[in-house]
Amino acid sequence: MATSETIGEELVRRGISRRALLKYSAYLATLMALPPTASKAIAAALAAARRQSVIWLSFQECTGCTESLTRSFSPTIEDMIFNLISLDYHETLQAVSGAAAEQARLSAMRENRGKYVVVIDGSVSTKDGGVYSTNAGKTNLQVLEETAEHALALISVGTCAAFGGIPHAHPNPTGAVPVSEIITDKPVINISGCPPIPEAMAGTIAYLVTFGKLPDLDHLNRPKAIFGDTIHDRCYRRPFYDKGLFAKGFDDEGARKGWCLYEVGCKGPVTYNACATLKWNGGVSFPIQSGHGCLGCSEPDFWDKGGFYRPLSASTGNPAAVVGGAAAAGIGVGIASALLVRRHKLDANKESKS
Ligand code: FSX
Repeated sequence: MATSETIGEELVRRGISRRALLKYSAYLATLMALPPTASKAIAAALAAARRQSVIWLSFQECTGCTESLTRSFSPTIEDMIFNLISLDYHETLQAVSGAAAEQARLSAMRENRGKYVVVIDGSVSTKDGGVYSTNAGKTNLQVLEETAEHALALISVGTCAAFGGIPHAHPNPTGAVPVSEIITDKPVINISGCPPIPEAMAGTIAYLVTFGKLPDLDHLNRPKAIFGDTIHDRCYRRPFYDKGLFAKGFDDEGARKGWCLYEVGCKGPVTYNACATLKWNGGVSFPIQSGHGCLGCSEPDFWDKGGFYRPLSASTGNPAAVVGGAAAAGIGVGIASALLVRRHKLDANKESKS
């Protein structure tokens, strides 16, 4: 439960130095795209803040989001739970079960009325009254509405909670919808990804605790600091794309030389996320670095939208339409220039052969 002790007092009691707090604050400033000068203000705000009560609800999902969060390197889940938040309810991580677990959720709601944050992973079943996913005799829909009523804010983690995700894919047998379709009178931050990058979840929660307000959000309610650029914008293979050098398969010369994966289906040009910069497993790698194209898991309609290995330009059968759509999303120049480079090369080849 949230205590009256400030985070600063608690850190002193736990023997955590001010230097460690400043280091952590500098990391948070970088993660949330704040100027380095903000780190002292963050440290002061964090020291004065009280641990945030968080109730974590899991609905129709695969537990990948929690698996991902527990692999957060900085802030680590231990940092989060012990220093910043009071994780008052989380079905996978809590020790209690059954009636005691349900009691923990109700107590946290009562004691922190109007002040607790609800984190949700998984989509909400709505078909036939939501009977396809229940817990403690209540549908997910009931639990969400009940818990959200007196919450300060909600955070949908994972593409399932943010946009419906895999449970929402055709034919959507449970009538799965995102949290934001049910709760419309409270702020809902979306941290999409299947699963989301652990530091994106941890950083957003830390920002909320530190500043007591929402970070800047994009048009899909995702933190701009994490989702402001496409994978393509930050991809280390981008120079090959700009030169029109594409792998045509996963074992050809282009693949071996690390060329762009656009033609083997990479969805990086239309996917907004920080995989290319934050990476995974503490910055070790990300799918494109491992030789596989981006699947576009952090965008709405992930799964239904297109084949994983079908190039973006093939989804409409009309490359110009993709370029037009991409331009609207602010990435047209790169694609257009790459296509022009390729067209130029094809024309040059034709000329040299004729
Ligand atoms: Fe969905 Fe998360 Fe994908 Fe899985 O909780 S976003 S299926 S990683 O687990 O909700």
